[in-house]
Parts: sequence; C-alpha cells; structure tokens
Amino acid sequence: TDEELEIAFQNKVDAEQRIEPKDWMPDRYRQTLIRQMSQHAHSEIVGMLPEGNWLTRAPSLKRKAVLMAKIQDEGGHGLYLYSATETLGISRDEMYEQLHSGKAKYSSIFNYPTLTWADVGAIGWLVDGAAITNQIALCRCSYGPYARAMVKICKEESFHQRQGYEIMMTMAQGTAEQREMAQDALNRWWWPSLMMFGPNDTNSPQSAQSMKWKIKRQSNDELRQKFVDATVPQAKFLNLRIPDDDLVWNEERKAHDFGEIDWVEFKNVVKGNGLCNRERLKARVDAHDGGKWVRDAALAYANKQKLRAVD
Ligand code: FAQ
Repeated sequence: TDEELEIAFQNKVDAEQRIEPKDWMPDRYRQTLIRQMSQHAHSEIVGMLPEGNWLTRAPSLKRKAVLMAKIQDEGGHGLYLYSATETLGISRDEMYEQLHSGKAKYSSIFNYPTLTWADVGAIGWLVDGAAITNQIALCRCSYGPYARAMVKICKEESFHQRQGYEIMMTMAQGTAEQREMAQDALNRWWWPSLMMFGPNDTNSPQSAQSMKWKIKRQSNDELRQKFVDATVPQAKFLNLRIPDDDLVWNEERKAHDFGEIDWVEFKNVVKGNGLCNRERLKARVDAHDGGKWVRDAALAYANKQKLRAVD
C-alpha cells in the first residue's frame, strides 16, 4: 500500500540513502522538490540580470572578462538545475511558463537594482556568499540529482564569492570616493542578503516537512547565523561597517546577535512589488519571445533531419 511505501521511503531517507529519479517517492516529496528546485533554477537565470547591467561598463577588460565568466556560470547553473528538475517529471516549458506568468517564485535578492560598480563586488561577496552557505547544506539533500548538482555549483560559487570580495577589497583600499561606494553597496545589499535565507524558522511553513525528508539539512535561521558569523570578520578586514546597530558578538552563544529583518519589505518583494520585479520579469519574457525564431528554426531543422533519416 501507499502507506507501506511511504514508511519504506522515510526509512531510506533516515538511513541517509539517496532517492533517485526512478525510485518510488511520495507525491508531496516530488512536488516540494519541483517547487524548490525550479525556484532555484529561476533564481540563477534571473540572477544574471543585475550583474549583466554592468558588463558593458566594467572598469577594465580583465574585470569584464571575469564578470562575463561569472554570469555565464550562473546561466549554466540554471540550465543544470532545470535538467535536474526535469527528472521529477515536469517539462522545461512548464517551468518557464510558471516563471513568465509570475506564478513561480525566484529569490527576492534579484529584485534590487545595481547602481554602481561596487554592487558587482557586493553581490559576489554577499549574495554568492549567502548562496554557498545555503547550497553547502543542499549537497547532502536526499534527492540525488539535486545534491550532485550542488557540488559542482558550490565550487563555481566559491570563485564568484572570491572575485566579489576582491572587488570590494580593491575599492575599500582605493580613493575616498571608492571606499564610499563600497560602503554604500554594503549598506544596500546587507539586509536583502540576509533575506535570502527565507523567513524565520517559526514562520517557515515548508521547513518541518522538508527537514524530515532531508531536502533541507539545516534550518533558515541556522544558515543565516552561519552566514553572519562568517561575514562579520570579512567586513572588519575590509574596514567597512555592517549597517546593523544591534550586531554584537554574544560570548555565551559563541555567535553574533543581530537586528531584526524588515519582514514587511521581504514579503513585498516576494509578492512581486520590489524595486525591479517587473523589470526582471519583462527581461525574461522578452528574451524568451525574442528567442522563439531560434527554437522554431532548430525544431524545423531537427524535423527535416528526421525525414531525411526515414528516406
Ligand atoms: N525569495 O517555508 P519557507 C543563486 C519563499 S542563490 C523568494 O522557508 P523553503 C546564486 C519560499 O520559496 C538563490 N522567495 O520555504 C546566484 C516559500 O515559497 P512557497 C537561489 C522566498 O522552501 C548568486 C515561502 O517563501 N537559491 O541564485 C525566499 O523551505 C549570484 C516560505 O518559505 C535557492 O533557491 C526568498 N528569499 O525555504 C545567482 C536555494 N525565501 O511555499 C546569480 C534553494 C523564502 O510559496 C548571482 N532554496 N521564500 O513556494 C532553498 O534553500 C529554500 O527554498 C529557501 C526557502 C531556504 C529559499
């Protein structure tokens, strides 16, 4: 019966055995993974846009080449994750449709504008830094294709994080004006980066079940804490100030206490009302529509080849 299958499934998960595409799985496990993995894929693809904004204005050829490589990596991660999600029985067209119609979520972080070159540094440092913290945990996710994808993706994100931190370092040690740009970027990206980890554990409807299924291995708040503790010394080294008056080392907890996230802003951005939500979605829809002739041509060519093969 389904109940017995589900017990056997949970035992397998508890024994740290990976679930593979052809294995039996509860439908809700499948749907949860489709939701999280497709949101993750969408985030990678939409995540190309804020940085893409600076490709034509990078301060040197070297910076431009590095940024181009990073953005291409993000595109690769997206495609990789779409493939992994397809193993669960949803088509790529369906996932695109969900993104383009505004039905599917993607990370709130990509709905903020990139105003200066320092933002490219802050994104690599903070956004990729937060992404790695979350994705290291996902390397041990119970679903095989997702966990394996995360291993390669984490390696690339580490390079992204370093290139961002290096930009911040250059600017923080530069002219007074460059320092100010670096500080301003940190001011604007700090809180949105903390929001990437999702709502507090007490407010996270998906967490309990996802933890039980070992899709999530660490809670939203645990990962957020880890990120704060890792990032504070990095900011100190840059001699930049994290914009949080409540940020203080707690000797008892051996961790930093920090201020409250503006959850009203978080909800607003997730709902579609952030500074750039409409612009981001429009860029994706336009790119998809603009690429229609390529897909049509590729399909026509494939059909022609098929007909030739029959002859
Ligand atoms: N933005 O119950 P929970 C990258 C949603 S890294 C938007 O806690 P869950 C690399 C959540 O989906 C960024 N929505 O949910 C890069 C859920 O929605 P529902 C991508 C958010 O799933 C760097 C609802 O709120 N990384 O792209 C956010 O257990 C630089 C309730 O929340 C991933 O996607 C948010 N910040 O935990 C690229 C990692 N937070 O139920 C370019 C994989 C929560 O309505 C440049 N995902 N929501 O569908 C996860 O680990 C989890 O899904 C969480 C949320 C931790 C994000």
